[in-house]
Amino acid sequence: MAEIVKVHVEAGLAMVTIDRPEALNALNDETLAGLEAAFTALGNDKSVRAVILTGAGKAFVAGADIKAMAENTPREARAFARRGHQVFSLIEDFPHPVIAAVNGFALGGGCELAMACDLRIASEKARAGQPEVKLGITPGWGGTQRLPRIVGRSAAKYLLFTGEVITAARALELGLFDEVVAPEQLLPRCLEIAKTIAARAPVAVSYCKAAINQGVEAPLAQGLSFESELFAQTFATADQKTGMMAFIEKREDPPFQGI
Ligand code: DAK
Repeated sequence: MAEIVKVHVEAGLAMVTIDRPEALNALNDETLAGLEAAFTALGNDKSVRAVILTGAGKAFVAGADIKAMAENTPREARAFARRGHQVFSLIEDFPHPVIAAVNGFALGGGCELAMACDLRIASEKARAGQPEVKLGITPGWGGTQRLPRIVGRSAAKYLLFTGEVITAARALELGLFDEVVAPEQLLPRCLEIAKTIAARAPVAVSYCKAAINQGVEAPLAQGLSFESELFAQTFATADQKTGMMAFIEKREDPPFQGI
């Protein structure tokens, strides 16, 4: 049987594609397991410096698989929710940046998956929303938590209470999407961003990600203290010497080694 989650790594950049177009890439157990395996393997691949996550066909991900969870008991729903959190945390805590290339519908669990990524670059055809209340449920994979952290409480409440599906342009206005581009430009633009990131000092980029992810959840003083420690640690890397010497000697884009 064909793999649902496909991974391609080239020149330090990984492309992860959820390929279940017949169900608009809805997330069932098998798809979550595929994502878990993909990100675990990429985490062990020392060459990888950035990941692009996208969906095959007209959807990014149209949500958790409604057919698979329709008959769930509360106990099964809790287990499914935790399973999703586990996989999404693996992506959120992935040591290198993960860019969601939102090619189409990002609804419910799909919007939540995109929010677990570091950046969301979208096609003009993309649509986003948390339509769970139309199904009689609440979001289960971070929609009530990550969405207000990204767009603010008020906009998050509007989207969650109404279940409205919004255009890419509106998602951009709200700050849910970082950029919106023509459909044919989506992957080239994501690759361009990923390549720029991959050319930077990898340890420093990883530390920036960790500092933001942990710092925004902590009191400012604690966040600043964590930042100072990471800053100090960069002076133990070869890349700090490489980067600063290149500046002093007026050389651009020094060859960082990730150590
Ligand atoms: N799950 C399962 N199948 C789905 C699906 C989904 N989320 N979305 C689409 N499909 C399937 C359709 O059933 C259809 O299958 P067949 O009928 O051909 O067998 C196929 O994909 C193509 O879909 P459509 O024919 O509907 O395509 P259209 O272009 O006409 O419409 C659409 C596209 C995205 C507007 C429409 O498919 C749609 O409204 N889909 C549902 C979107 C949605 O409501 N998403 C949110 C799902 S709820 C939790 C854990 C997680 C969550 C909540 C709680 N706990 C465990 C507590 C998360 C919840 C969600 O994500």
